[in-house]
Amino acid sequence: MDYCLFISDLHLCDSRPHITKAFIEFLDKTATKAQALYILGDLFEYWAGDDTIKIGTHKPIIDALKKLSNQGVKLFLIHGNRDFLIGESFANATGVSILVDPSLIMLYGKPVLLSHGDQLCTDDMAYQKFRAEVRSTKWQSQFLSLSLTDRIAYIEQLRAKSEQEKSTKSMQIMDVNPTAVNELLREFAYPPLFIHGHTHRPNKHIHKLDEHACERWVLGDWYEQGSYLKLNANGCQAQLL
Ligand code: LP5
Ligand code: MN
Repeated sequence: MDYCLFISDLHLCDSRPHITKAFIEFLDKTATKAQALYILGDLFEYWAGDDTIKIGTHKPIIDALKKLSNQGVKLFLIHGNRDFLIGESFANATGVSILVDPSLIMLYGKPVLLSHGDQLCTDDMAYQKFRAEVRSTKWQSQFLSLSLTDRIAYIEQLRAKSEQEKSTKSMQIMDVNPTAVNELLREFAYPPLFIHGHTHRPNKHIHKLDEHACERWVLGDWYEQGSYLKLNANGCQAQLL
């Protein structure tokens, strides 16, 4: 029981029902035994706004999260670039607490830094410009004033544009920038553990910085196979489903 779980980049959607099934099984069988589950962004392929809840497409996911929180497992969520419009109604329906990105928390007596990770991809200037725009309150209230149908249509065009632009970007540009990582680690006083997702390049990196050592764990996506990170007092372990 004495462990926490971390996941990200599940990209749940109707067109990958087996992934949704695997996620619900993960919640029912694996996560029930944890103290807390941290969802570090991109739970959904996209989230067009909390009025999505009313249509019922994601009801099995919402119900499974609520069941888990009712069982006493603490649920936390950091927004990803695909689901930053998740709001209070989603939080109330599921029992998740939304954390700001990045968040420094204490687990097993150690500081742990959590993030989605997209902010660290500073070489991807086109994305960062886009990000700054769509994360503004003004832009979000304008977007949310559109009908849900119009928002979904817009997101689908945007997804196509994003895929087209990504095909022209190098792998290096779309990875985290090492200087941005170091700056963040310094800003948060060298946390011994930093966990993030977004790049879909699961790995453990050791950062030796200013005479400190920090483990940076990158979470995997759930496109082919589900995966999660398990943390207890002895440290982190990557697990495949
Ligand atoms: O998501 P991923 O990992 O595939 O790619 C990201 C970056 N792309 C995005 C865009 C999202 O995938 C689109 C879905 C978001 C839904 C959010 C909900 C509501 C918002 C609606 C906004 C209108 O995040 C990609 C990065 C990649 O990560 C790696 O880090 O490279 O960034 C891009 O591709 C962005 C482009 O470089 C710039 C986009 C300019 C868009 C201009 C507007 C076009 C509008 C077309 C529709 C009319
Ligand atoms: Mn992402």
